Amino acid sequence: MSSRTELATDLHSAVAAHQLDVAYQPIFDLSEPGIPRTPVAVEALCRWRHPVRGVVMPDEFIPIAEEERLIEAIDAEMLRMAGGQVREWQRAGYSIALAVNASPTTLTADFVTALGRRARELNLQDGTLIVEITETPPPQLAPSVLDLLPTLRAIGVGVSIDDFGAGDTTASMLDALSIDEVKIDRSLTQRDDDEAGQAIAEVVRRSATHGWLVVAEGIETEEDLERARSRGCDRGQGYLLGRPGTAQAVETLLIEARGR
Ligand code: G
Ligand code: MN
Repeated sequence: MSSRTELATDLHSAVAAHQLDVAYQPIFDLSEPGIPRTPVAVEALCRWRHPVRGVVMPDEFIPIAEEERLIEAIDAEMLRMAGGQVREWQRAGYSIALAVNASPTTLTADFVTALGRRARELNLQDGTLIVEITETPPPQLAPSVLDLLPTLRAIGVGVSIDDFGAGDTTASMLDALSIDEVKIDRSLTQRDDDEAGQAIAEVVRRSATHGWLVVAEGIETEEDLERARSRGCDRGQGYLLGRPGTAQAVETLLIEARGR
């Protein structure tokens, strides 16, 4: 059996066997001076603890999950686990939002209905659940997906366009979208040339007129951080600020922030 076929077989039992885990990567407000340390949101990232292979990363198994039609079960499980954790933090008095990734292959009217039901059950604070939709590879921002965005927002779920700059979507194409946030791909964040700067400035300018937040992904160095700030990004995420990690690691940040 090929390793892909094996993985597909194993993936079918992984959800039931509780082998899926959430890694939490903190997102920070860039108006916090210096290197920001107070998380304002976390992105839930899926990890598969395979009994033999060890940790399998999403790039490897999400495409298989999509083909095997397991993606919806995985998305639901991620939302259940991460949502339960974030609700606990909110109940403990921390102000924190949750971003989950949605596979555009599952973005159907049924998905939106199911998400609305799950979101209600989770009972997170208003406006604190965000769905990130990637624009790569195309044609993921297909009309059928875009048509669902207003419905998502109407049920109180925020919409974020993920990986902007990695695909073909241009800043002017964003204008027509019903969204709340744009996440700048790390390939743009990490470039210090004028072209990248202008591309981000264009997104920032349009976002200001729409009231969207702009999040710089992939901040790995202090130079990346300063560039993101000077280009007008509102929020930042990346290895310099915090790697994907355990809930405990995020909780430590929250506790330290409370003490400041
Ligand atoms: O497509 P999306 O932006 O959701 O991808 C998130 C992925 O990016 C995660 O797998 C995460 O581990 C990775 N990631 C997060 N921050 C950084 C970073 O600063 N540098 C790099 N190279 N990868 C990052
Ligand atoms: Mn994402």
